[in-house]
Amino acid sequence: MHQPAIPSLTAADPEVAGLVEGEARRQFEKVRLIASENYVSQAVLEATGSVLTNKYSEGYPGKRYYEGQQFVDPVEVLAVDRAKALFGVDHANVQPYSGSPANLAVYLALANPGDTVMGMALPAGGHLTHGWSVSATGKWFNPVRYGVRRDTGRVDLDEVRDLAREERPKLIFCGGTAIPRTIDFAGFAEIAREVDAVLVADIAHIAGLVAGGAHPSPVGHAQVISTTTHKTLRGPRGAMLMSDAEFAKRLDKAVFPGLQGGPHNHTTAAIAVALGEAATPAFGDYAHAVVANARALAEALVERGFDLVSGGTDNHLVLIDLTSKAIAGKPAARALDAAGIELNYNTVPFDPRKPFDPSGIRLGTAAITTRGLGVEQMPKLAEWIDRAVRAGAEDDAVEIGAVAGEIRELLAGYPMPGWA
Ligand code: DSN
Repeated sequence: MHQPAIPSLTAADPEVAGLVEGEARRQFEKVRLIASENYVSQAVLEATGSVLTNKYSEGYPGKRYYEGQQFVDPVEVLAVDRAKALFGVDHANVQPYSGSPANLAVYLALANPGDTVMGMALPAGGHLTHGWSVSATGKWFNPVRYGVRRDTGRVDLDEVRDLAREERPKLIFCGGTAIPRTIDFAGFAEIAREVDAVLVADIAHIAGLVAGGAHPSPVGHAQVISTTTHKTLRGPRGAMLMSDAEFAKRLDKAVFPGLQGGPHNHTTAAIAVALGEAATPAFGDYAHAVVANARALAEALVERGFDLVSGGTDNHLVLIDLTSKAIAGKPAARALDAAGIELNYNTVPFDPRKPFDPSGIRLGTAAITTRGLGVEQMPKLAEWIDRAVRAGAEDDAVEIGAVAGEIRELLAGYPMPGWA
C-alpha cells in the first residue's frame, strides 16, 4: 500500500488511485537503476503532498506579489539557508521548476542570444541544455562542444582549453548526465579564467555525493552551480541555482520574473526537508555507500565481460557499451525491465547508432543504496544483469521471468519509503 495512505483519493478517483498504487508497487518490486532517480523519504513525500500546493507566491521572501505569505516565506528562507550552509555558497535560489529551467535561467542571466557557449556534447555525456542542437540553448546561442577521448572515455582538458582559446565562450558548462568519472572543477575553472568565461557546474547528478563528501565540490571553482534536487540529493523533483554573491541578483531576476511565475511551494518545503536530511552524518554515509556500490557493481560487470565507458566509475553512474554483445541498448533495456531491472538505454561516446536506438545502457546506484542494498549484493546484481541481457538477445522469456522472480524475492526484504 502507498504510504502515506491515499484513502480519499481512492474514494474520489479510484482510477488515479489505482495507478498511484500500481506505481508504488512497481517501485517496490524493481531494482531501480535509473541513474537520475531515487526514493525520497516519507517526510519529503509528506511535504510534497501538503497544502502548500494551494499557494501563489510570485517574488521572493519579503517581496511577494500576493498576500498570505506568513508561512511560505519562512519555508523558502529555510530552504535557501539550508542550501547555503550545506554547499557552502554565498547565494541559493530554490525556485527553478527543474534542471532545464534552472539552466535556461543561467543563460538568461549571463548571456545574450547568439553568444558563444561551451558544454559537453550530449552523446559524450553532456545535457541537452548545455547547448545541444535540438535544445533552445543550441538554437539561440552559438554552441561549441567538447567530448571525451576515444581511448580513455574521459574529458581531455587540453582539448577543452584549445577549444575555449579558439572560441572564447561566454559560459562554460561542466557536468552532465552520463559522466562516470570525477569532474575536475579546478581544471575547468583555470580554463574559464584564462578565457574570461563564467564557469557553470551542473551537478544535477552528483549533488548528493558533493553534499555527502563523496565527490569534490565545485564551490570556489565554478561561479554558478546548477542542480536538480531529486537525483543523488534525494529530494523532490525540483532544482536550485547557487552562486557567488556577484551573480545572485542576475540569477534571481532570470528565474523570476525572467522565466517563471509562482514557485511551487510544496516542492520548496520538500527541498528544505531533503536539505535537512542531507546535512546529517547518515547522509554522508549514504553518499559514500552509493559510490562503493557503483564501484563494486562496475567491477562485477567487467568481470562478466561488459565494456564500461572509461572502464569503471568514480561516482554513482556506470555506462555500459553493449557493442560487443549481441544486443543494442534499447532492446537490452526492455529485457532488463521485464526482468525486474529498470534502467535506460543511452548513447555512448562515438556511438555509431542513433540516440533513439543507441549502443549503451546507463545505470546508477542512488536508489538501490537508499533501499539498503550493499556491496555484497553487487556481484549478484551483475549476474542478473548479465542473464537478462543474454536472455534479451536470445528472446528467452523463461529466463527473464526467472530473474524477475529472484529479484522480487530479494527486494521483499528491503523496505522502501512510500510503500508498506
Ligand atoms: N533526465 C535526466 C537524466 O536522466 O539524467 C537529465 O535531465
